[in-house]
Amino acid sequence: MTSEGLAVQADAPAGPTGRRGRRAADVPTLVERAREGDARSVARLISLVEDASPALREVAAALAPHTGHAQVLGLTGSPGVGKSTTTTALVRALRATGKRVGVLAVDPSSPFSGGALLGDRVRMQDHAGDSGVYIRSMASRGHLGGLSWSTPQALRVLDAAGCDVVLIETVGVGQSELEIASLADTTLVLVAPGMGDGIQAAKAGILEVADVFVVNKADRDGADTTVRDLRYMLSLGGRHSEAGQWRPPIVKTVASRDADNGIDQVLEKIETHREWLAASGEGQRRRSERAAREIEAIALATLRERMGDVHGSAALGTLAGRVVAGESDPYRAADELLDEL
Ligand SMILES: Nc1nc2c(ncn2[C@@H]2O[C@H](COP(=O)(O)OP(=O)(O)O)[C@@H](O)[C@H]2O)c(=O)[nH]1
Ligand SMILES: [Mg+2]
Repeated sequence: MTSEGLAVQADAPAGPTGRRGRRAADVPTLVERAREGDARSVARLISLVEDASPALREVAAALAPHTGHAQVLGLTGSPGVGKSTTTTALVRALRATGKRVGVLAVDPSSPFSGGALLGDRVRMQDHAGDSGVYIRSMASRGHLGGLSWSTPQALRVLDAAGCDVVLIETVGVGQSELEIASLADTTLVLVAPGMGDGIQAAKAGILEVADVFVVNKADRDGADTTVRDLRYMLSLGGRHSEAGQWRPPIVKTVASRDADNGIDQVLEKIETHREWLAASGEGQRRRSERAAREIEAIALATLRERMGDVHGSAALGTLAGRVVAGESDPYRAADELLDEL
């Protein structure tokens, strides 16, 4: 992504912390315009965070007072299960109720995803020209898992821009469903009949992250079997079986249909979950956890950056020399190094 000609000083390489470089002069203006619903400004701000622009810190600071409003919905599931189709249907249904909606489609890092993504873009054009919808594909930048560190920041941009709901679509491979669950208020796990997803879900620990199960492609044979499999697996325990805990409902959908597609039932379950989050205090807990992870990730990245500065430095050389000479040990030397950072 480019920063679309924005006057940002790119004089020094910035890491994910945006620690280096100078500030961009017009971040406050961009934030102001984004808050007025200007899609270009939203796009520029997301590009800034995605590019780890030197202005990242200023952007984060300017956004902060305007965040915390958006309801964040995560959608995950195997490739082809119907995540993009469901996202599109959810956007349509939410728009019909007058909600402002943001979509972050996180490009999977796997190499065989290119084709699907193009399809996503085309179908998403359903909503092109609707100023109440903001859709953005995010690169995952080869980061571990499907979500990059910039996704939470992009989420903040959409939140500050006044989105009532932000949908994050990501392919459920490995780490990414855990990451999406940590970002989202409500996580939807999509499965489809005949894909062996039920079993895969159990293996991948998807059961633990799902707040709502969506059995999509319910027009196909085997949908009821898939529902039964899921119900059976849920009955086996896990966090959901404890008293007072949320029991993930299972909803059948045919997302590719324009009407009578089950999407309204999905929205009902999301609403019920939202109420449970508020009543149980779990919502607040999740948001704190989300912020804690963000802080941790930034702190670790900052540390890594500083370690980069240290590598080959005289201080490290001295410490190394003392370890080689047997005057110190690597643990003590590492403590001394950290003390200096
Ligand atoms: N029969 C049927 N096909 C569907 C349904 N939902 C999506 N599809 C099709 O499944 C394919 C993959 O959908 P897509 O939304 O791109 O899946 P994603 O990879 O999970 O985002 C597309 O060809 C869709 O048209 C459904 O409910 N029933
Ligand atoms: Mg998709």
